[in-house]
Amino acid sequence: MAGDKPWPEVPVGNKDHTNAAVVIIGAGISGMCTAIDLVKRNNCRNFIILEKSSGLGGTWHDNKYPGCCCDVFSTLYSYSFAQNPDWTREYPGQEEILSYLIRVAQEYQLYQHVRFNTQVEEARWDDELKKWRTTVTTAKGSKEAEFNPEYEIKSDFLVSAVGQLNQPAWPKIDGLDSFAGKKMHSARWDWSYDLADKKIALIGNGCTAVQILPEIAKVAKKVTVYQRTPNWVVPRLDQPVSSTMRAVLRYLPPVRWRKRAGQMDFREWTYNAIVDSKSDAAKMFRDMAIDMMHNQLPDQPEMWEKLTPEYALGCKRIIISDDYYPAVNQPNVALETRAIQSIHDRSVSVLGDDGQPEDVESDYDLLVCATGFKTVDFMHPIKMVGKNGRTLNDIWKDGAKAYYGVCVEDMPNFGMLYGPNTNLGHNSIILMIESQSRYINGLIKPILDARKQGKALSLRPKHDKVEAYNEKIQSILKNSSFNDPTCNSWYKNEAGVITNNWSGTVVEYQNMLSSVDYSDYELDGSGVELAQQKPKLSVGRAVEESQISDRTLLALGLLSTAAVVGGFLVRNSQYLSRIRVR
Ligand code: NA7
Repeated sequence: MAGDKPWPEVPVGNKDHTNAAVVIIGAGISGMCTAIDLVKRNNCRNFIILEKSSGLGGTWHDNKYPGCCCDVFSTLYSYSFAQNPDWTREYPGQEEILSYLIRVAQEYQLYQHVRFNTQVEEARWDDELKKWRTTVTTAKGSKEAEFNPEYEIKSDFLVSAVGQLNQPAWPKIDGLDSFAGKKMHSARWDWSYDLADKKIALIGNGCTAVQILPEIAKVAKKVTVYQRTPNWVVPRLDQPVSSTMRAVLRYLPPVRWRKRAGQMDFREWTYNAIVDSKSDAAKMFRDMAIDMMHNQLPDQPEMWEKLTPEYALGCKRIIISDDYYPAVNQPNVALETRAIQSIHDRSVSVLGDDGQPEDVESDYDLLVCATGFKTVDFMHPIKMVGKNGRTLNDIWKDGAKAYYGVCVEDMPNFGMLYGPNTNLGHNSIILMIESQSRYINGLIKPILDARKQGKALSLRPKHDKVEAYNEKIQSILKNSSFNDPTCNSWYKNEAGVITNNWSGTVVEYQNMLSSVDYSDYELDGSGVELAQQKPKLSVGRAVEESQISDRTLLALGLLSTAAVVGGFLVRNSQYLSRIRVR
C-alpha cells in the first residue's frame, strides 16, 4: 500500500486514506472501465472508487424490477476486452449482467478500491494545490459512519461515472404522497413485497414499464397501465442461447467476433432509422411495429389507435419487446390513456370523458412508478465547484454541455463518462464508455507523470473549443428525429435542447476520441511541459465493426480449431503412445 509514498502505482492504503491520484465516482460499467484502463494504460492503482450503493454494477445494481433486462444484444453487451461467451439469452437479463460485472471486477481486482455506502456530497477544485477536494458521507447505520461519518479526499484527477439513469424521477402528480397503499419506483424495487392477487397501478409505458408489465400481470389480480404517450414498439425476437452455441462462442472466438461484429454493423445501420424519419429504414421499422401490433392485438382498432404514436420514430427511445402487447391483451390488464389528475388514498383519478375527475379504481394495493430518471440533471445532487469558484450549476445554467461529452469548462482535471450528448438511441452505450475511458486516461497520463516528479499539472478544455464542438453537434441534432417538437423525451431538457444524445454513429464518436490533443486544453502548473512535450497522444479505439471477410474468419476459425486439436494431441502424446505400445 502506498503509505506516505506519492507514486500512483500502488493502491491507497490506511495512511493515505484521504489522498489518491484519481477519485472515481460510481462503480458501474463506466467507473469500472475507467479503473481497469487506469491499471492497463497508466499502470496506476492509486485510485478510489466511491459508490453510494452497497454493491457494484451501477444501473444494473439499482434496477432489479421484475423482467429487467437490456435492449441491446447480449453478445454486444460486454466490454470489448472482457467479452462474455456465456450469455444464456440473445438479450441479457439484469441478474446475468450483474453477475458478469461482478466477475469482471473480481478479475481486475477492483473490489479493493471501492468504498461502498459512500456518497459524494461536494467536489471542490483547489487551484493552489491543483487537486480536487471531494467531500463524502458514509451511509447512516454503517460501521464507517460510527467513526468516519464525513471526510474529504484529495486527488489529482476526478472522474464522474454516475451515469444518466441514476436518480429516479417520481411523477409530479397531485396527491402522490398521500397514496395509502404500497408505492415503488421501478429503480427501487422491493422484492419483499408479494405481488400475488394485488391490484396494481402501473404509471408509465416506457422501456421499463414494458418489461415490468408481462411479469407482474402473471401474478397480479389486476394491473392498470397509465399511458401518457404511446411508443414505437418493435419485435425483440429474444430466445435462449443453447449450451452448444455457448460452447462454440467460448471455444471458437472467431465465431463470437463475427457474431459481435454483425450485431455492431446492424446496430450502426439502424442509426439512420432513428434520426431520419423519412428514411427507408425508419419506414421499415414503423411497418414492423404496426404489423406486430396488429398481429398481437388482432381485430382491435380502438387499441391500435391508442397504442400508435404520431411522432417520428426515434424521437423517444424505441422499445424492443415481444411480450408487451400480449400482456396488454390479458383479461386482468387494462390500458388507461386518459390523463392522470391526482392520486388519493388508494385511487388514481383521470380526466373523465365529461371533463370531470374520475376514479378508475378505488382500492389499489400497489402503485408502481416506472417514470424514468432525472436524466438532464447530470451529476445531481453533487455540488461541483471548479476554478475561480464556478459551480457546475452556473456553467450549465442553459443546459449541460461538455467537450466531447467528457470535459467541462472551468472544471480542471475532470472527466465524465456517459456525460452530456453521449447517449445513444441505436447502439450499446458500453462502446461509447470505452472510448471515453481511453480518452480520460489519456488526459490523466501527463498528470500522473507530473505527480511522479513531484510537480503539479492542471488541464481544462478551452472555452472556444467547447463552444465550437457543441454548436456543431447541436446543428446536427436540430435536424434529427430527436428534435421532433411533437414528442417529449428524456433526451432533451425543458427548453427543448437535446442535452443527452450524441449526434452521430458510434464509430464516428470513437474516431473523434481516438487521440487526445493537449492543445485543446488550458494548461497550468509546474508540470506543464509534460503535456507539451508530446502535444497529441493516440489512445486508439476498440474496433467492433466487421473488418474481415467471412472467408478470412473461416480460415482463422479452422486455424484455431487446428491449434486446439494440435495442443490436445501434443499434451496427450505420451498417453497416446502408451496406448499404441500396448
Ligand atoms: P422513460 O423512458 O423516461 O419513461 C417514463 C414513462 O413514465 C413514460 O411513459 C412517461 O410518459 C411516463 N410518465 C412520466 N411522468 C408521468 C406522469 N406524471 N404521468 C404519467 N406518465 C408519466 O423511463 P424508463 O425507465 O422506461 O426508461 C429509461 C431508460 O432506461 C430507457 O430509455 C432505457 O435506456 C433504459 P411520457 O412518455 O413522458 O408521456
